[in-house]
Amino acid sequence: MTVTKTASYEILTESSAAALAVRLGLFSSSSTLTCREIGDGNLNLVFHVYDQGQQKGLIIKQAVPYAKVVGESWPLSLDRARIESSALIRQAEHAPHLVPKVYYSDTELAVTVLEDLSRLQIARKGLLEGNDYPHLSEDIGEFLGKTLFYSSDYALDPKIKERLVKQFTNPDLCDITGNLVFTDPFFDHETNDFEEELRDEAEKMWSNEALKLEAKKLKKQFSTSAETLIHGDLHTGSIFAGENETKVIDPEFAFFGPIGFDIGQFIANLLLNALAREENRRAPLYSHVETVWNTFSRTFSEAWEKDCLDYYKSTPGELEAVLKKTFEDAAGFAGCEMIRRTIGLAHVADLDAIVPFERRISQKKLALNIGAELIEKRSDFRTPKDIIEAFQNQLKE
Ligand code: SR1
Ligand code: MG
Repeated sequence: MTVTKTASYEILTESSAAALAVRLGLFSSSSTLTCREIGDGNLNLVFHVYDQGQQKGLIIKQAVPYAKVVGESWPLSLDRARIESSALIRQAEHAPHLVPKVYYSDTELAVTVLEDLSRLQIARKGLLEGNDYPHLSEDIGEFLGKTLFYSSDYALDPKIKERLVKQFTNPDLCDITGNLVFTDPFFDHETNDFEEELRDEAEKMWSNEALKLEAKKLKKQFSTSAETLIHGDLHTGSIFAGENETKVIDPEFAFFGPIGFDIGQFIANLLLNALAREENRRAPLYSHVETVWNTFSRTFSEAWEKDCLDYYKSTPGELEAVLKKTFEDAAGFAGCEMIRRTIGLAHVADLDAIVPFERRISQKKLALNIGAELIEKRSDFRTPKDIIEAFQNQLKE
C-alpha cells in the first residue's frame, strides 16, 4: 500500500536511508540491513536497502535540491519526487505490470520508496552488452498505448483532465528538456559537450536555419500541446528489462505534453544503440522500432474503441488523424533526442563508449545527420519502416 507523509527535508546517507526503511516498518529493527547508494543518473540519490536474512530489498530514491550531473550551481526543485510518485501511481492504474510498485512517498523528504528491480537490468546497459530483450518493444508499446490514451482528452472528463494538468505542472524539469533537447544543441551554447572533431558538423547544423525553425516548432509543440500525461524522459536508461519482464522507471519529467514525445525518445535511443552495433547485429533494434509503434497504435486503438468519449469517437477518421500526427511528431522528437545525446549535455554510453575513436566520431556524425533528417522530413515518415529505411540510407552514404 502507498502511504504519503511529510517530514522535514534532509539529504539521506546510507545509514539514514536504512534507518528510514526501519522507521517506516518496511524492515524489522532486528534485521541485518545493507544499504548502498547506487544512483548513476543525472539528478537523484538512489539507495538499495537489503535485508540479508529475508533476502528482500527495496529502493529509496531521493531528489536533491540541485542537478547532480552539474552540481549545486544548478538548483532544482524537489517537487520532482512528488511528480514521480504520482505518475507511477497513475501509470499503475493502467499498466500495473509495467511499472515498479510504490511502497511509500514523502513530499517533504522528496523520497519515493520503490520495488527492488535488481533482478532486471537497465535496458541501455543490457542492449550494449548485446541482449536483445525480445519483449521490450511490445511491453513499451503497451505501456505507451494505455498510459497515453487514458490520460488524454479522448478518455478523461474535461474537469478531471484540468485538475490533472495542474497536479502535473512540472516547470523546472520541462525547462531542462526545453533547453537541453530543443534549444541548446541547435546553437553554440555553453551546455553543449562534444569532441572537437564534431565541430564542423555542429557548426553546419547551427547555420541550418530550416532545421532550427523545425526544431523550434517541435519545442513549441512540446511546451504547448497538453495532450496527455507523458513520461517525459523515456530513454533506455529509464527502463528495466529482462527476458520476460519490463518496467518503466523514473517518470520525474512527467507532465501533460504531446502524445508522440515518449514514442520518439524511445525510438531515438533504439537507433542510437543500433549505431553502436555492427550492421549484422542491428536487426533486433529495427524490429523493436517497428514493434513499439505497431503495439502502441494497436493498444491505443483498442482503448479508443472501448473507452473513447462519444464526442471524439463519433467523428469519422479522428483516430486515424491522431495516429498520423502522433507518428509525425514522434519522428521529429526522435530527431531532437538523437542530436542532443550526441552534442548536448547528458550523453549516452551507446555513442560515448564506441571504440576506436574514429568510429565513435563517424557514428556520431551519422547520429547528427539522421537526427536532422527525422526533424526536417518528419511529415514524410508514415510508418516505422520509413524511419528504418532513412536510417539505413544514411549508413550507406
Ligand atoms: C540535467 S538533467 C540531464 C538529463 O538527464 C535526464 O535523464 C534527462 O534526460 C535530462 O535531459
Ligand atoms: Mg532519469
